[in-house]
Formats: sequence, structure tokens, C-alpha cells
Amino acid sequence: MASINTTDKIPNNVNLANDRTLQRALEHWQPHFIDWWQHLGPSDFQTADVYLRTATSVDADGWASYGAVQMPNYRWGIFLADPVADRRIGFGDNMGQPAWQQVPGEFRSTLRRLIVTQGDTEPASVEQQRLLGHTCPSLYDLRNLFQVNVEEGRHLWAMVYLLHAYFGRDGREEAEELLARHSGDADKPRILTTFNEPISDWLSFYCFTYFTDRDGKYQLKSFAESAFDPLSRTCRFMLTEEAHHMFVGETGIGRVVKRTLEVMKELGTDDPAKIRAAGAVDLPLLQKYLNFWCSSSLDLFGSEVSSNSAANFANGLKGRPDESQYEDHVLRAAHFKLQTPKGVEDVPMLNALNEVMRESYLKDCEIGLKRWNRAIERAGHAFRLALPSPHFRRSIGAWVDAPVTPEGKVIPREEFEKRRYEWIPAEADRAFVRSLMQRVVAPGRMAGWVAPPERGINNLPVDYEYVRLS
Ligand code: BYC
Repeated sequence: MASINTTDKIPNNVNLANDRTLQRALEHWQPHFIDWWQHLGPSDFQTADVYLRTATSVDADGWASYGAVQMPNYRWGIFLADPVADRRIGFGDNMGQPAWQQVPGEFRSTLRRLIVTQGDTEPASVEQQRLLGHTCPSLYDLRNLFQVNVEEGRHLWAMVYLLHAYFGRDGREEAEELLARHSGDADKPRILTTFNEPISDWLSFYCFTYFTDRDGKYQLKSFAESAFDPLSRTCRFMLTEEAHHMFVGETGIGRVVKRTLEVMKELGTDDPAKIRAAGAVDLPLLQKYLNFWCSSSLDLFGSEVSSNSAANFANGLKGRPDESQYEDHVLRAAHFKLQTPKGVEDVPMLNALNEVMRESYLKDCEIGLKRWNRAIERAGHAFRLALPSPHFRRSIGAWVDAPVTPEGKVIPREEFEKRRYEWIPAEADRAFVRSLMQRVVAPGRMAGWVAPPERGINNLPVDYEYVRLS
């Protein structure tokens, strides 16, 4: 396998220099990307030196190099995991046949749509987070934000490479459109709802990287199974980068919990008003943020019953995460008991795959909850954080707009409307969280609402100057 050539104008391990047409097309797109980054990437930090890791090889063991980089000079490029010799399709009606190195004509538009939808989320998240740097709780956090941002930028490159290399003129046009839609734009919004939600405070950022990036993990894992081998290979490498984003979310929320518990101990109270007055996030408020971002991210799996997901699986375009853990890879005879507002329905398993993925995603989400709750329990409090029911506040699928509490209880609509802001942040809650967002940039210092991390980046101390502001 060709190693990553980082000295090329576009770093890559796909031998770009041997395909002049593709290279020219991507070099044409590159300045548009940089222009987008300058205007819609992190606002005002383009000349700061940021301690970033950059991919230099696709090996699981040693792919990263660390160093101070100004973000517009980050080595964005095209990195695919090594090919698996004689790879075969692992699921669906064509199981056992050789994986595809080109896009079969009959699946062209569906695959393009899937790749565009995936690609659209990457720059969307950078746009959502573009103002956060101004209110960073520490240089450590600021650096993590920027690491996440540059990697989302690289994930955009990953999808743009596929569009350019395998979808001809349509693909090139779609690549331009990926820079033309914008998060929250009234006329040209991003494709999926969650990616149009503003992320204007760091509590939302931690929740987003915990819940929404985890959807990314699941979607990328399902593409890693794809019969379209270049998609599988690019997603396998993207997953190695994704892990850090979820780490930022899990440790971020953990640090908020830790700080809140310290304040509760200092004050000798769990009274939310007193905790807020002391400048920390009370646990019921954190629960509202978890409810908001978890329910929004659950929509990203699509409808419970979906002919799209059935066709994508049967045709080999999109598998289940870790497909090899299952026994039946064809699913033509399997059924699924689906809970709907009308009762339990028996549906063909193929049509219920979005729900199957959503269920395994929720199990994965539990891991952080257990850890945070252990800290709360150890501090001697009865309060427990919980994931909301998958039927709560859904905007997609069988439970759209159903008046369901976070505990999963169906209640009269009027009561639901009246109690809505017991469960998700009200404007006053958001205003309070915003009021906490004061910029802290002295090395090693932390904002008062979040505890320091247990360790720094790449074995450096927590008080290292991770971002040198100019
Ligand atoms: N919002 O049969 P349905 C990440 C649309 S995150 C708006 O229910 P399907 C990241 C759907 O597009 C991972 N529209 O569902 C995280 C379809 O429209 P069309 C992103 C929605 O198709 C953090 C229609 O409703 N990757 O990487 O089985 C930072 C009926 O669809 C939504 C992907 O999503 C929604 N929430 O599955 C950075 C993978 N849900 O096509 C990055 C690619 C559904 O009829 N996408 N719709 O016009 C897919 O695999 C599928 O499109 C979905 C939906 C899983 C999203």
C-alpha cells in the first residue's frame, strides 16, 4: 500500500499523481474548500498556532504526528485504509461476490445520495461550532475543538474524493454543493436536521460530540461494511479519527459532572438555584441538555420502518455496524417486533434496520451515563442521569410529535406541551449556560463550571500552551 505522501499539494495515499484528471479536479476544488474554511471555519483563530495531530500513515498503530500548526495550513487530504485482499460482500442478496471497485450503474444515484448525506454533516458541524472558540473554558478545550474541526474538514475531503473519483460530473457538482449549503441557512440548509441546530455553548458541544458524533461512528461503521470498497476503506480510516471526538464529549460531560459535584459539596446543597448562583451546571439542567441532544441524534437513524434501509442492505450498499457479529447476513426471512404508538407491529427485519442500529447506538450511549452516575453515586447523591426514551421528542419516524415523556410514558398532549421545558432547556436555561461561557485562555486555567481533564494531550501536561494565540 502506498504510504501517505504529505508533501503533495493534496496529501494522499491513493497515488493521486498518477491520475492527472482527478488531481486537477480536486486541485480545482481545494481553493473553494480553503475559502469556505476561512469564512465558515473557526472564526478569528486562523493565525493561532494549534497543537494538532495530523495523519501521516493509515496504520492503526502509528498514524499521527503532533505539532503546532496554523489551521489553514493543516494537511487535509485523502487517506484510505489498506485494501483487504480478495474482499467479498459480507451481507445482503449479493453476499459472497467480490466487493465492487467501481459503482454499479443501478446503484449510482443511491450511493451518491448516501455519500452526499454523509459528506454534508462534516462541514455542517464545523459551521455549527465556528464561534465556540471565543468562549473556550481552557486552552486544552480550545485545542480539542480545533482538532475536531480540522478532522471534520478532512472527513469532507474523504467524501469529496469519492464523489470526484467515482461519480463524474454529477459528483463534482455535488462536491461544490457541499460548500454551498450552510448550517441553519434559511434557503440552503444542511440535509439532516441535527446539523442545523446551533451549538452556541460548550455544554452543547460536549453533548454533540457525545451523541451526534456517535451517530457518525455508527453510520461510518455501517459504510465500512459496504460492497463499494473505496467507501468501506475511507470510512474505516475515518473511524480512527472519530474516536477522539467522542472522547471529547464523554470526558467533557464527565468534567462538568465532577465540577458540579465539587460545588455541591462546597455548598452542602443540591439546590439548583444555589448551584447556578455559584457558577456551575446543576445536574437537572445537564439532564435537559442530554435529553435535547440525544433525542435529536436519534432522528439521524431515519424512520423505524424504512424501505430505503431495506434496499440499501439487500443491495450491499450499507450493512449493520460490525456485521460479522450477526449470524444471518441476508435477513430475507427475519422479522422484528417494533413498538409503535399503535402497539407492537411485526415488520420484516430488512425494513427495521434503522431501528436495529438505533438500539445498538443507545446501548453504546449508556457507557458514559454509567460512568457519570458512578461519580454521582460515590459523592453520595441519589440523583441519576438517564437517556431519554427513543420515543421522546422525535421528529422522524413512527413517533413523530408523539406526546411521550423522557421515561417513555405517553401522556395527554396538553400536559406534554405544558411540561416540555421540564425536559429540554428553556430559553432561561440556555441563557444561564451562555452566561457561564467566559473565555479562559491562560495556560492551565479552567472555567469555573468544568473540572480540569485528568491528563493532557499526547503526554503533555494539562497546563501546556496548546494554542498560542497571536
Ligand atoms: N433529518 O427511510 P428514511 C456524522 C430523510 S453523523 C432530515 O426514514 P433512511 C457526524 C431521509 O434522508 C452521520 N431528513 O431513512 C457527526 C430520506 O430522504 P430522501 C451522518 C431525514 O433513508 C458529528 C427520508 O427522510 N451520516 O457523520 O433509511 C459531526 C426518508 O428516510 C432524517 C449519515 O447519515 C433526519 N434526521 O436513513 C460530524 C449516513 N432522517 O432520501 C459528522 C448517510 C431521515 O427520501 N445517510 N431523513 O430524500 C443515511 O444513511 C440515511 O440518509 C439516513 C436516513 C440514515 C440519514
